[in-house]
Formats: sequence, structure tokens, C-alpha cells
Amino acid sequence: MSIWSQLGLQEGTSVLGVEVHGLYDYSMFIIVLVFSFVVYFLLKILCQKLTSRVYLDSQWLEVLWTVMPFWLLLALGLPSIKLLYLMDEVSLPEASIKVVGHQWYWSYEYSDVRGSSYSYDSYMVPDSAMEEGYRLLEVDNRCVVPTLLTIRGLITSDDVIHSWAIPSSAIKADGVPGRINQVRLCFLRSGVFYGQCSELCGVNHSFMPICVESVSVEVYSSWIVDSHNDVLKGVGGRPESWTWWGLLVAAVKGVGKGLYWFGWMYGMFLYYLFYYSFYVPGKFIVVSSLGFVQWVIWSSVAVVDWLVWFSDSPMEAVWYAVCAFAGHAWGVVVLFVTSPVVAVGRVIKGLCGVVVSFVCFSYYVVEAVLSSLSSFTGDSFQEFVVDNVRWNTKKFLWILSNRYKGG
Ligand SMILES: [Cu+2]
Repeated sequence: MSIWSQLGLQEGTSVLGVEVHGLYDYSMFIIVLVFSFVVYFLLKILCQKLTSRVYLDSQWLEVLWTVMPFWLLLALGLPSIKLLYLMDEVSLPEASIKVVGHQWYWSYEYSDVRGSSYSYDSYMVPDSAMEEGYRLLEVDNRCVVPTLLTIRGLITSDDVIHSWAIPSSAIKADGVPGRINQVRLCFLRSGVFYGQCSELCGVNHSFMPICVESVSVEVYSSWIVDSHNDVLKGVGGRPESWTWWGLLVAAVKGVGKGLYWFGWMYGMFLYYLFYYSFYVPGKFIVVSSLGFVQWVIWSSVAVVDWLVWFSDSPMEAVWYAVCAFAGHAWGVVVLFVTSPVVAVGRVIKGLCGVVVSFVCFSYYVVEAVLSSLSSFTGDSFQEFVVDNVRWNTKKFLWILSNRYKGG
């Protein structure tokens, strides 16, 4: 959360939070640079003795102050757009949490584990009941999420438009009645993270804070299964209602499905492996080298032929070579004179080839610069996140399956 006299953003608590923090620092660097530049010249102009009052125009200066801002704006805009699109990406979540905004409290619903629906309301703790925690930010029931596990947040509203926001993890999504917005909840560490409703929703808009508690996967899975068990017991159901026969059928079905998917994935893997490792490069090499090899062979034969001739009768061979070159040059002139359309067509074709290669090359360079620009986190950090999310996912599914068995 923010503290008094804090400059800059809160420390990131999700990958996107860290990325947004990086983007902020990066943008501030450019902005401060531009600002200092402008202030320097402003002062310089104010303090000078009008030595340039007859300076009328300068082409290169015009070009410079058009091109430089263009590149600066591109450097600011492109990484920002890339992050904006990444924010909408919810990749393969393990579970969903439904967040519903009300006037003026939030409610959280966990309904994709055990087939039951476990939900509760989250009200702000009023000053009179406050014992510890932060004023106007603490709630009676926090939204519980697992650490380093991908969870999907589904955000909607029951009455007017609200907005569910956690600044430190770069989450902000409007809760619109009749619509569902989704965000990715993947916190980097355990802790309590605060936010506030960010869409004016009525008189108590300032008093419906968001408080997320991120706990380890073990704690989360036990908590969610226990809560669902309580719900199921409450409605008279048996939480561990399973039979050996049902388990056997499910196991056979599961194994069948697994085999099918495994076979399919393996088939696709082999197909793409072959296609991209052998077929595409092979085709490229054969097609591109065939013409070249042909040209090299014919040219070598012609050169050797000519050398043999040269050793026999040098004058004749040299005279022939000169005539051949002159003939070629004459041929080009004749082509331009007799059929100018064909000649111009060939020239345009050649020029188009050059332009296309240049555009492709520039595109790849820009692409490389972009991908290096828009990531403000290092490789080791990304590896850490990916490894931990993968490990936590396994752990989560393993704990859940054990609990389903009634263990
Ligand atoms: Cu609000």
C-alpha cells in the first residue's frame, strides 16, 4: 500500500505490477530528460543577448526537431501499448474467483471447487470497531488468493458500476452490471494488498475498500476445501460422497482422456518438429541453393573454357571477351530502345525486391528492439515466476485430488 510522502509507484506484487513499475521508471527517465532539455534552452534563450534575432530558418534543425520527438514518442508509446495488451491476458487459470460489487461492499464467490458455491461479503471495518490495521482500508472478510498460482478474477456488479483495483499488482477492472470482466490474479509473494473502489458509485464509494490476502497454496487449498465442505454439510449433502465404482469409472475415463490427449499432443509435437526442423529449412535451402549452384557450375565451366582458349591464343580470347561485354551492354541499350516497357518493368521489379528486403529487415529490427524494450524484468526473475507457478499448480492439483478422495 501507499505510505505518506511516497514518491513513485508502489512496489509491484505481481509480474505485471513489476513491469508497470519498470515502465514508470523508464518513462520518467525520458520525461525528465526532455524536461531538462526544454528548461535548459528556455533559460539559455532568456539569458542571451539576442544574437540570433536574424536567424530565419534551418532545414536540418526542422528535420531534427520533427524526427527526435517522433522517436521519443515511439519509445514511450510502444512498451506501454504492449503492457496494455498483456494486462488482458489470463493464461490458463487454475480456479476462478467471482468478485461482485454492491453499494457499498464487495462479495467474493468461490464456485469451481467441489461443485458448491462458497461466497461471503466483505465490508470495511468502521473506525469504531477498528483494533488494528489501516483505517478505511481494512475489511472484515478479505479476498483470499493463493501465492504464485494463476487465478482468474471475474468482476461484475449487482447495481451500479464499480471498479475493483489493486494498484500494487496493476489490476483495475470495472464491475459493470450484466457484464463480466476478467483479470489475472497471480501474486508474487504472501501478504495483504490493498485497493479501493475506483469508479464513483455513490455516497459510500470511499468506504468499500478491497483487501486481498495472498497465502501459500497449501493454506489456500485447505481453506477452500474446508469452506466448501461446510457449505455442503449445511445443505445436507455429503462432502465425501463417492463410491468405489464411481471412482473406477472416473479413473478409466480419466486415463482414456489422458491417453487421447497425450497421443494427440505427441502427434502434433512430431508434426511441428518435422515441419519446422526439416521441411521448412530443407525447402528453403533446396529452392534457394538450386539456382545458385546452377549459376556457379555454368559460370565455372565458361571461365575454365575461356582460360583454356586464352592459353591457346590469348589475343583472340581477349578480343572475344571485350566483344561479349560490349554485346551485353549493347543488348541492354537495344532493350531500352526497342521495348522500353519491358526494360522499365525489369528495373522496377529489381527496385521492388530491394525495397521489400529493406522493409522486412527494418521490421525485424524494430520487433527485436520492441521485445527488449517492453520487458522491464530480467530473465532470472521470469524463470523464477514460471518455475514457481508450475510447481504450485502441481501442488494445488495434488492437494485437491487428495482431498477429493476424502483423505
Ligand atoms: Cu465505488
